[in-house]
Amino acid sequence: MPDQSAVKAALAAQKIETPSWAYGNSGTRFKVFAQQGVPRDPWEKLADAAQVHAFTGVAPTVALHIPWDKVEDYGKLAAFAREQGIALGAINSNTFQDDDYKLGSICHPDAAIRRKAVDHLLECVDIMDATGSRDLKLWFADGTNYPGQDDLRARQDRLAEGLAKVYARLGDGQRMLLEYKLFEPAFYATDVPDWGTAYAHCLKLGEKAQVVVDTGHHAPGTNIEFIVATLLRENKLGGFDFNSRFYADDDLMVGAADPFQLFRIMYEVVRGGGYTDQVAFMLDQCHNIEAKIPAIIRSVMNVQEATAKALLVDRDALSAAQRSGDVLEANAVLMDAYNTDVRPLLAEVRKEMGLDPDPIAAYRRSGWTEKIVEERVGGQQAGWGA
Ligand code: PSV
Ligand code: MN
Ligand code: MN
Repeated sequence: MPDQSAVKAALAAQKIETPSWAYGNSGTRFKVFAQQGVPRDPWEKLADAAQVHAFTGVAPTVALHIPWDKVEDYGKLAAFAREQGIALGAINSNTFQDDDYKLGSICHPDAAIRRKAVDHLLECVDIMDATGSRDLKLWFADGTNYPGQDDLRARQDRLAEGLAKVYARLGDGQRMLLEYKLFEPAFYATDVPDWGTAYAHCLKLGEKAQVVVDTGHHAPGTNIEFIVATLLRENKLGGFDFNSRFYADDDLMVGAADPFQLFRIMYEVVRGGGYTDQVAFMLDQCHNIEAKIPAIIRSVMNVQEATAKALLVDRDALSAAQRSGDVLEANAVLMDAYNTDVRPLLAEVRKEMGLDPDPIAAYRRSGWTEKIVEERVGGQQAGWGA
């Protein structure tokens, strides 16, 4: 059996990054339901993120999205984050919201639009210099809707060229995390549709380029843990964008739709030696109908629960069963860990960290919701669902 104190230490040391856009109003293309008390600017998003960290103890950084979180002075924003007891995390670029990007961004047929997109990505690296962020997270909406619309191969060449320019600008200790997504907004061919394409580009770029796995970006039935195992084996897993999906890129709370899948993913992370700072655990979610801060706390807890179960797998027993070809026993060992109620263990971990064992209840008692509802009027939209 895994050593309980080692499991507890590993859980206390976990870091889960929350996304700035989860704190703002969001919705679908049908409707954005505004909530009271949501942040009106990036500073207020950080103040909310600090609450999530205060009650969970494992959410010390916040991902920014540029230009949604545009400010005059990013150094000042980073200093403000530090005052709140947190830090700025990954910088997410945005090459999908301008009219110019109708036919793509760094894959666009027009060199002037490609240059604009690359300039934006370079600006994001400047921001990383100012914030001290390690990771530039790239998701490209680029693709085509109709066969023949553009040359699939030429688009890959343009992508490689643009990425290389940004890669060359990365400083020591900075990384580029390339996301893939099978479809949407492009419906015929997406330029980075799968882990293989992302991997091929990252491999060519070099060590600082890593693949990020967004759990909502796969076809139904995809074995995501296999992708995780493969990328880890190749030293190319840079991190996760965690969320849940039932149908497409639903951006629901991680661990809500399929906690078993999340456990299987976390097990491969642990098994593959990926439970280190090199694999970033980030949330990429929107809370359209539920209260945002408690939902983000819940999401962090869901990741912790899956992690705890993954850490509890009796790996010696599992290997023994696998070696002897005992299919049922091997499956049973894995399921024993999954079926363990890890909530008491996590409550203990929290107590040892000086936290309330029930973060959501503690948050609700804190009065923060009442305070922001009173103080903030006219909250900002996250950027989605306009
Ligand atoms: C769009 O699919 C997306 O959800 C990507 O996953 C990005 O990470 C995120 O938006 C923020 O740009
Ligand atoms: Mn994502
Ligand atoms: Mn997505």
